[in-house]
Amino acid sequence: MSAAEAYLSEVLEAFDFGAVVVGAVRFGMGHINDTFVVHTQPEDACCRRFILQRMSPAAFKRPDHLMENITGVTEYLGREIEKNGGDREREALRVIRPRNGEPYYTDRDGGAWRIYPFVEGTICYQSAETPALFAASGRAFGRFQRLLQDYPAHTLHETIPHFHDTEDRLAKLKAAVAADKLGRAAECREEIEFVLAREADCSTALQALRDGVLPLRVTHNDTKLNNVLMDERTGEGLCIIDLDTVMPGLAINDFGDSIRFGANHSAEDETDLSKVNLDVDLFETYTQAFLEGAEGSLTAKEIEYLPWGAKLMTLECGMRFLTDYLEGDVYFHISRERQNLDRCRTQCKLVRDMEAQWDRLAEIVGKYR
Ligand code: ADP
Ligand code: GN1
Ligand code: MG
Repeated sequence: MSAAEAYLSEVLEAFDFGAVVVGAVRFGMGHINDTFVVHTQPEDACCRRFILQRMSPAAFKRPDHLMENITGVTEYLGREIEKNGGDREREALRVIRPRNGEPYYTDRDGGAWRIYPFVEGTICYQSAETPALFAASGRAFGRFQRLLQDYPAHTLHETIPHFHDTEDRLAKLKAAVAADKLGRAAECREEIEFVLAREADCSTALQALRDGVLPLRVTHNDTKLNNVLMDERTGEGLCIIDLDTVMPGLAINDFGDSIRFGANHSAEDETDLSKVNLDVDLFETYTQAFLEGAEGSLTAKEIEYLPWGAKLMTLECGMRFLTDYLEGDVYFHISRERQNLDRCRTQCKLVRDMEAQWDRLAEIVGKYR
């Protein structure tokens, strides 16, 4: 499949934007999909924008399943938001179908494309610039959890099988190390050892699920700060985006992935590890905000396991970056050599920090139980 740009004119024709299309350019900082912003010029209004995305063929084997999930979830969220007196058009994504009436458009080479209205008046942050901002994202993800608590989970497809199956992620890493297809394993010895030393941890949350200690819920599964659009005016988390991985999962993982990405002051691919540190105050800020947004929808056990969510999402993400590095960077977009290895190293550093401050993390969640 060629670069997404090669299909743009075909794809833009496939949708009715309701106005003249002025152009489309790459947009955002996602690692997975090819995202563009489309500018249109209505006759009697100013520029109206849309988000156009080619769903990653490496990540998503069944775009039909994926779009069925997203359509179901966005319509459900829309109804809940309206019931609560919210602004449906700004607080939830809306899928716009192509002219042929299908839920998404398939290009000449099988690539799957969708559009959403651009949610205007919002900012998408790449790092938690202030604690207030991080808290706002926590409330938004907690609220997302609550709004979907009665969604019929059995109707959702597993868009990426074994997505947060940490045991399976470990098995895949071991396979990549054994194959060592590009001869990269030697330079990653330390990281491989780091992960292998934590093999038992990889089963902690899954075992709690198997034992019925943690419930299966409808979860987002990719709760990075840049997957929530913040209202420019109020500074509150307005709209949760990137719904590709909404599936049945663990609430502690939604909490944990936010901590992994946001409770520090460095980029995910920072090469100077002295700058990569878990900020325990931010951990507390997020814990309080997430639980506030969830409004009592989590169990005491889920709250107790929140630090595990943080540690396991970070360890798992480190393993995924490492696996992708060993396999030749086929999954996560990269813009420079060794970027996936650098990403893996930041995750290992954060796991180390979490372990060093484990008692403190447990004490913090204890306060909110
Ligand atoms: P990826 O899976 O590649 O991260 P996302 O769905 O998160 O793809 O989209 C990438 C970026 O595009 C987001 O981080 C955000 O900046 C922007 N974006 C996505 N959807 C919208 C939208 N409806 N309105 C405004 N910006 C959006
Ligand atoms: C990807 O799509 P994006 O950039 O929000 C990935 C997440 C990882 C994250 C690491 C579908 O998220 O699981 O945690 O990169 N999404 C998918 O930055 O694999
Ligand atoms: Mg994203």
